[in-house]
Amino acid sequence: MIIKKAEFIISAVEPSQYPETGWPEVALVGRSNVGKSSLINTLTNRKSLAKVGATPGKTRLINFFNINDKLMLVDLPGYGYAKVSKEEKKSWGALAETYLNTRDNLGLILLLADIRHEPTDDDVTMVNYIRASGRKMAVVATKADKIGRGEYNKQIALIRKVLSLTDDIPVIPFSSVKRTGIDEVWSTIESILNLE
Ligand SMILES: Nc1nc2c(ncn2[C@@H]2O[C@H](COP(=O)(O)OP(=O)(O)OP(=O)(O)O)[C@@H](O)[C@H]2O)c(=O)[nH]1
Ligand SMILES: [Mg+2]
Repeated sequence: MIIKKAEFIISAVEPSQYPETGWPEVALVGRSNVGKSSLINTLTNRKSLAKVGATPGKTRLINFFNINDKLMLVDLPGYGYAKVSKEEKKSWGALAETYLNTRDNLGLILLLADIRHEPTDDDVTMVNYIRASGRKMAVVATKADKIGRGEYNKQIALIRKVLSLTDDIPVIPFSSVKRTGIDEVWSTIESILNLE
């Protein structure tokens, strides 16, 4: 995908604030700090389109990004950050669940998982939820610069096993630091959304 335009549209709390373009949307889900906002910057070749945080919990709202007036990347707040209060956890649930449950033009969910670690119970819950929803899904294994290439297969097999992924679901190694996996993620998005 050649990025001609990448712009922040809105931080939404409730459905009345979601953009009404009707373009297909790609939502990013995953644990806090896994690299969702970084992936948006890397995919669009912009340094700080999405806010990246040293402290987990940087993204608190649902952020919509217009890509080429053609599709929307949707950055959801991360889950599983132990230090947020119960109230905040509930509010994550409400925000993200409402979006994932109700959004008609949500065409693909990208679940991000750190390539170094076994997926958490929260990741398993999320994958089961996505599966039950019937939405299309692909997995991006982030921070691939932190391990050697020789370890990719073993880690990806672990992610596949713990998340019980079937062979039709891609798992793409990705690094925002080394900028690896960009073409693979875009071609997965384009083929699943049927973009030319
Ligand atoms: N080494 C390495 N670090 C990364 C990579 N991607 C993100 N990071 C770092 O991981 C931290 C979290 O990145 P974010 O992109 O803010 O993560 P997030 O998933 O959006 O986090 P929340 O908004 O809290 O849910 C930052 O310090 C990033 O610089 C990567 O590919 N490699
Ligand atoms: Mg973020």
